[in-house]
Amino acid sequence: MENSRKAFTDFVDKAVAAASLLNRDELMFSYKGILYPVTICSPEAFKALESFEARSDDVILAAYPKSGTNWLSQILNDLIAISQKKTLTKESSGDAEKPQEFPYLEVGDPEKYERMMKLPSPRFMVTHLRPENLPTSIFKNKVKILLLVRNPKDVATSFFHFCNGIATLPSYETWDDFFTDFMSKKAAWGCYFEYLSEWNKYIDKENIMTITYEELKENPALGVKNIAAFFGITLTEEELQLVVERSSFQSMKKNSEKTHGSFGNVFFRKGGVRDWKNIFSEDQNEKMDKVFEEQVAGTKLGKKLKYDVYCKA
Ligand code: PPS
Repeated sequence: MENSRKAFTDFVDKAVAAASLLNRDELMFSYKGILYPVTICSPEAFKALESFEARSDDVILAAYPKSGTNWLSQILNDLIAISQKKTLTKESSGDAEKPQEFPYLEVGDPEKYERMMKLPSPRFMVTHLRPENLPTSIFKNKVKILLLVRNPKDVATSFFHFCNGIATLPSYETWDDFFTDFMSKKAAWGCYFEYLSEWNKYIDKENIMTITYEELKENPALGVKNIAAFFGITLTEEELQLVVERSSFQSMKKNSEKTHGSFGNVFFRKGGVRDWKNIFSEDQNEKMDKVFEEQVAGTKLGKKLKYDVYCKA
């Protein structure tokens, strides 16, 4: 396990080192109209991903960047470990959580998908991609997908701090500059409102479960219970408490150097709700409210986000 954890942190360290040699305008490339970081993604890997053969027992977590992907990854990895009768300790050590391949489906070299064919089931994968850019085998084979969404104001706030904390993404001198880019489809992995609209088309499928960052924050035990039930994993009360404890923000932040190397603090920043209040101007609130209203509010996924509760109150 020591090796696999090292593989994860080595990957991030290598990408950051490569990014530090590039100018700001060289950090991203466009693929099918969406921007991605050059140091971790490539058009060749995207091409190879198209023919990736998903298995019906794969476990997929789909989330736009900064929605709590690492949090849910911890929970899902623990649930998989429990389903395989592995023993978990009270503290998250990062040991069981990191597979040999970097878990982000679209991140890595084009040969990665060949190597993944040899991985035992169940394979755990994470993706920030929109559904139309995922390999068709995922939907054909009815792979179970946990779709995680977070309120757009906190996503933007978290994204801004992340861009300034890690060299693989273009940094911003001001929040205002970032906000302009975020609202004009220039953020990595594309426009969050489009992401929500596209995923909304899929949320009634039986193989997709949606969860919000905010509902998990309000009641982690219920969230974990529902996720386990969706994936058909039985949990004792004790195991449930253990998963909740190991995935608490405090526990994950404390272990972040072990699990995420020197960028642990960047991945685990505040872990709260409504941090956007510290940064959004009145004008920016109005702008985002309008776009949300026009593009997402009327959809099922939009309603699930409880925008009035988390983005207006
Ligand atoms: S990434 O880089 O896109 O994969 O980032 P991602 O993990 O999706 O999102 C990072 C934000 O999630 C917060 N986080 C958590 N919140 C609550 N509980 C736990 N355990 C947890 N772990 C990570 C993390 O702090 C980032 O949010 P902000 O608002 O920046 O703190």
